[in-house]
Amino acid sequence: MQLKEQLFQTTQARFGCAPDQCDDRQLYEALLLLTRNMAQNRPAPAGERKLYYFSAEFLMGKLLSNNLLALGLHDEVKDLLADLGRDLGVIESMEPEPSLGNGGLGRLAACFLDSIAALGLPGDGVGLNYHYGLFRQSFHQGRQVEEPDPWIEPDSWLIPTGMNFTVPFGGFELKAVLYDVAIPGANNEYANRLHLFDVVQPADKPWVGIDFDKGDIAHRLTSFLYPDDSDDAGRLLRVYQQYFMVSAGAQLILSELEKRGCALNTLADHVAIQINDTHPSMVIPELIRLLTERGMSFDEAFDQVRRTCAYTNHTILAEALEKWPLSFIEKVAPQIVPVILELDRRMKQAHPDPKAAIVDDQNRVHMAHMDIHCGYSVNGVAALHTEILKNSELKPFYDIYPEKFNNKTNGVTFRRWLEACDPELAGLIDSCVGPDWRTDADKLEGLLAFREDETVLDRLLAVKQDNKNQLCRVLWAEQGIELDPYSVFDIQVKRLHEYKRQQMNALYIIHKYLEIKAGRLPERPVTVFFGAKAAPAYVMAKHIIHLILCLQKLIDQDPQVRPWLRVAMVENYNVTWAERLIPACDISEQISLASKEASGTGNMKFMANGAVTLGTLDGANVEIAQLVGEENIYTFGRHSDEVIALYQGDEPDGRAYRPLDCYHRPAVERLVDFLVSPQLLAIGDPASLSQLWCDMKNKDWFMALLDVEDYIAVKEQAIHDYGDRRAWAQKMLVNIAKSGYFSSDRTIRQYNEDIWHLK
Ligand code: 26V
Repeated sequence: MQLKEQLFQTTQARFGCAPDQCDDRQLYEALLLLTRNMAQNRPAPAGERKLYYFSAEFLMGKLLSNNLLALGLHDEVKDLLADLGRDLGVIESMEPEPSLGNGGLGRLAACFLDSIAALGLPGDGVGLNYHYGLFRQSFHQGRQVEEPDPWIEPDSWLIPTGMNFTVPFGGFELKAVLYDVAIPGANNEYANRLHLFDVVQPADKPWVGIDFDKGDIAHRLTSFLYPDDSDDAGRLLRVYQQYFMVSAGAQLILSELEKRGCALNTLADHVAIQINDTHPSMVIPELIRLLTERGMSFDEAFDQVRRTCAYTNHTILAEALEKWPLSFIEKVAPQIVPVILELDRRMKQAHPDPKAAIVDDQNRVHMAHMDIHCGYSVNGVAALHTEILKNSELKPFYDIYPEKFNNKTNGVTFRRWLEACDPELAGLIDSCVGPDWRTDADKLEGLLAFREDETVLDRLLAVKQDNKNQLCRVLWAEQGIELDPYSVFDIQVKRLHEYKRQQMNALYIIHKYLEIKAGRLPERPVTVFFGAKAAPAYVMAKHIIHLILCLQKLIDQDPQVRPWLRVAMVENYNVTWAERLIPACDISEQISLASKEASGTGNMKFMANGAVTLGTLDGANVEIAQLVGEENIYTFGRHSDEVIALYQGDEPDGRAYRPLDCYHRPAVERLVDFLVSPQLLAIGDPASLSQLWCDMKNKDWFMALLDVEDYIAVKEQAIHDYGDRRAWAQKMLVNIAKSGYFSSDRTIRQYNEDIWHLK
């Protein structure tokens, strides 16, 4: 049946009217139903082995446009709507964004699902159906305010499966109800699934306090996604969530294995489990428990699980490596404690090094250690990150199991992050190298042939300008921010964290402000964009947001500075905002302290959209620099080995770094002291600003003062170079051309070849 007719039938059946009589909301719902059904009816890819990608987060973003693209219906629907005088973009704005992830880790999982399906590989996601994803952020009086962000409407992408599993907790049990989201593969006929487990009766208004009796767990287990560093009170609930997810997921795996007619002792031949960071690590003891319960010996169960599970590490920040008190697990899932203790006993016997213990001398379970001992693969997410894991963070394990360690540099799906979010650029690329880059991103290299082509370079600049204009329109309409679209767009969007050093960018703004105030006008205007959520309990991150908002206000009110320098902090930064900001960016800020950002994935998205990176040699920036060459990237700052050495020293805090020495350099001191200047104190909260000021001079744990001068100099150089439009367009072109390496299709092919062996 023709699409037009299908749409007609859908709106008739549902709203009793033809599409041209429907409002935007009704058209959105009709397209949702249509698309969901088509995706749902596609068969799953076949293969010897099936992957289950376990992750506490899947940051999917809106799905309508992407699913239409994957189903090959996008242009047809767009034209159909245009015939009705309607705009697909407006219809899509009806869709709520499910924020089921904190940031990079969750978005990576979503890109991976897209690529696994596009490659026609059999692989499903397993996670939780949080009713309120990450909080919605607004700014009031210079501060972040958090509110629940509901996304599930009567019609959503969730497909009830009718399946459920019983999850046993200490003292009670809960049903895990399974919902699926279909993941259609681009350019093929298949669809995989994202399996999201939920409780039977989720609470209506879960945000009035949390306590932990079983009644509350029964209703609140899937209420919220945990912000990455929440307070202690939430930690036990977090363990409940994790066990619920892995127990239901493990039962699903065994039931699917049985349906395929495979014996339990062939588990490892038919199933691969990827453990996305340590949040799903309890799947290891849970699977062993389930297998032994079904009559398998411990030895055999351990062997099967060890050949099934693979672990990805996403951070080396010590505070982010999960260690659960055994007493928590005892309370939540006492039945897996004997399994964990037995694994611990065996590992201690074979490898007595206390640094490699699963259970430490304080009775804490080191989840990553369990993954490494009991899985067959350990991977980092960028070349540098994997080297740091091998040589320092996980060295005791690398010494024991060198063969388990491998690198899988992250990637992003070009179908969302170029084709869908930057259609004008996509069209320009098509006219140069044809359309195949969508499924073979290496084809983008063909753009290099146009390095001297004035027409292409001019068109590239024109597309960028259009995207900047477009962003200005949206920011004005939605957040009342009015900007100069002809200024340089310098963008830092990512979670707020001290190691990512938004505070160093703020020092740059202060530098520029003081220059302008002193009458030294810059060559051209710059707009510095931020988008960042701070975890609700992360005090220092909130001080940094406050500082940025104060600077934004200070400059907005200053007619002398405003024409030259602006700060724009976007409220509620999420996937949808990323899709608008990234195509409009000139300079991509990737300025983490070297060694701290495992990979970064925003850096890849910016590059693919023709932004030039200003970054430290950290995470995947290192690989970006290698690919584009030094004339097409701006790097600065201490290298990771120097930084790692600076963390080992004999200062009272255990480091060799002395922030006060940096602070006392005159060029630095005046920037830092501006935090407590009369101008800023008149605008902001003196307590917040002075706490940040004190921390910066005396602690500066992520060494912003060490790199800030180099940063300012290199950033000024980039802004200067922007003036040579032709040379800048060439840099943009090279960045796009070389970005193909960072396609998640490449990453997934490597996972499949080296780890999963699906077919
Ligand atoms: C968790 C926590 C929890 C405790 C307090 C501080 C803290 C900081 C960060 C995290 C998140 C750890 C996992 C994570 O999201 N890692 C990110 O994974 C991305 C995908 O691999 C990668 O690109 C980012 O560099 C990495 O930070």
